[in-house]
Amino acid sequence: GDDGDAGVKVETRVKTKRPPLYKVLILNDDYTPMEFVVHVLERFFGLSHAQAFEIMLTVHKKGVAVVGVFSYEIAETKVAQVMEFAQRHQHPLQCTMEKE
Ligand code: TYC
Repeated sequence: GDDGDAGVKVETRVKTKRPPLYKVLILNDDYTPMEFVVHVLERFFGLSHAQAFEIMLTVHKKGVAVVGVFSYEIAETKVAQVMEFAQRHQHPLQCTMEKE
């Protein structure tokens, strides 16, 4: 432009890109006991009993809720832990992740 730079690049942006974050979601179903979901949220997401109960009820009423936001690797681990724990107890509870 007409700013005396004669078309020469005068600025270089050095980009420090944050890694993408992933939401971990818990899905409702008709069979998993409410207390089991509360236990899962306490055990794997470090939530207090009150917070866990609140999120469980949100999922029960609305179908889905975000239970936390993590790096890809941590989100992947949480999902695997929840899915394995639910399967081991023969509950159909579903846990997934999606890019924020
Ligand atoms: N809907 C289940 C019931 O009535 C409870 C439930 C809540 C299941 C949250 C899954 O992610 C869930 N027993």
